[in-house]
Amino acid sequence: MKYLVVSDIHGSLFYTKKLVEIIKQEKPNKIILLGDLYYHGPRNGLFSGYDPMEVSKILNSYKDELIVCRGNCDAEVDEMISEFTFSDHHQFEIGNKVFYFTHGHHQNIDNIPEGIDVLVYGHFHTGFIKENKGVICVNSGSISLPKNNTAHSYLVIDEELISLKDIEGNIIEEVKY
Ligand SMILES: [Mn+2]
Repeated sequence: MKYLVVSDIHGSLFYTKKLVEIIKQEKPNKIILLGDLYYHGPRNGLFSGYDPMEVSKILNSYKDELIVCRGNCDAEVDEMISEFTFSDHHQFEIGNKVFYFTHGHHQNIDNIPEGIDVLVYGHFHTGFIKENKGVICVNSGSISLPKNNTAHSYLVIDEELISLKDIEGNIIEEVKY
């Protein structure tokens, strides 16, 4: 199985169209969205290309492939326009390791859940792969609104590799797990 992991779209139609291109290139079996899908959020303000309704139409077209975590900007009304469900976290095995996917505002490198091997989250808009207390902690970064001079980024996870890539598909960091 190949998973594509994307976070913090925040209503950007431009980067959602970029995501469609990435899906065509990477050909994942499943697409994991780590939350903050539509709403720009008070700290981000309005930006050009902000179009939550069009973003939702594109995401709904992938509903059968989607695994979705609820972000701190995802409200009940956002779930109403979505043809898929949101969960606070998703935990399952990939390549015999226990992966835990969540938005990141509660569980993150400073608050790692018990009994897992890999923690994957977004929220901070800065992509990285680090290790803490024997757990691999992976941040996908944001596809739309990266912070601290990091790239517009996403993750690819298969049975043995976790790759952090920029939106042109270049590998930023990679770890064998
Ligand atoms: Mn967030």
